[in-house]
Amino acid sequence: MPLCLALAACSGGDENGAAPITKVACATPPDTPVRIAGGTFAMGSDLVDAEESPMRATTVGSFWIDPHEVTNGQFAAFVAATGYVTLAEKPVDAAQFNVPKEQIPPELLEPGSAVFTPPDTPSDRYADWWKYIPGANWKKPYGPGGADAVPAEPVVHMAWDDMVAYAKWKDGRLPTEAEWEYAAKAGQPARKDQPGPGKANTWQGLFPAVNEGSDGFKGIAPVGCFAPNANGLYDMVGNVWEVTADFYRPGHDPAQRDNPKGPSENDAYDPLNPGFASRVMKGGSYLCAPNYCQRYRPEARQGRDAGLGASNVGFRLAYDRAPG
Ligand SMILES: [Ca+2]
Ligand SMILES: [Ca+2]
Repeated sequence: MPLCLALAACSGGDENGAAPITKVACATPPDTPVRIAGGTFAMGSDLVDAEESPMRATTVGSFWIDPHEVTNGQFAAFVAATGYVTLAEKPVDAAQFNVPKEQIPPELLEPGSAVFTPPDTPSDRYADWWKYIPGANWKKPYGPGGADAVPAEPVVHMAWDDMVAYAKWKDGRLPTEAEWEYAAKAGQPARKDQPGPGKANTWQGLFPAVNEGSDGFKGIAPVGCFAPNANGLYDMVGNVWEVTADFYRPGHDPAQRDNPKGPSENDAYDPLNPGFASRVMKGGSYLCAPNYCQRYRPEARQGRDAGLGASNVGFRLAYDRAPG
């Protein structure tokens, strides 16, 4: 976990686990992975952020992918079966900060994670809404004083090793960025706009102080509350960001067009988290608003610190064969 905490990413959860603002009829989506037939698609976009370009024809093979984000209920089953303890629940290694220990704020050495904590007044400084909360972890997503994890909501506060451990137990893996984007686009062209009503859990109002929640949720929604895409996949865009297997650097390598796997670890570079090899995360979160983030699109991408979770970042699994 770097000192900067890599908190520039745009997602977060319901700040207090509050109930929906308006009544939304949520589906109970199936858990059975969906087969995505391989093909060639236009990956990336030249419409919005340079980090998503260039758009180019890209081929992916067939694979299977979870129909929804990994839920707290699913992760709890993994923990019950294995006794696994996540990184956010363990003492923090001071060596990773690369500064003398006495310069590290003591709370950063306590187990915890990054929690979206909205300010009362407008701000454009992410340090004003991201706080490192000791005691925040997947079981207590808002910190020790907040609500417990809800089984039907996506699990958050995962470090890379936590996601890999869960994937191994499920005989799955993290999807590549290309697989994730192909499954999310489902044949639709690239676009710039915020998804319309009922299509994705995003932010309405002026981020970060005005959260209108007119899509029904000010924070995280249970999986299945918004319409699935043409592949039958829920919440690919919005709700929580989803970490993929690829290392991050801005922009795509135009030469990588056949089942691309992103740059090597040595070539990884995240301007928001320099000095650490971030992974690509996709789809934006409930914190993405027209005035901030705007990454509620299949082509959108951002780097994610491998060693620190956040209250708006989760994942789903891909598989090389039909599970089970
Ligand atoms: Ca929302
Ligand atoms: Ca999502």
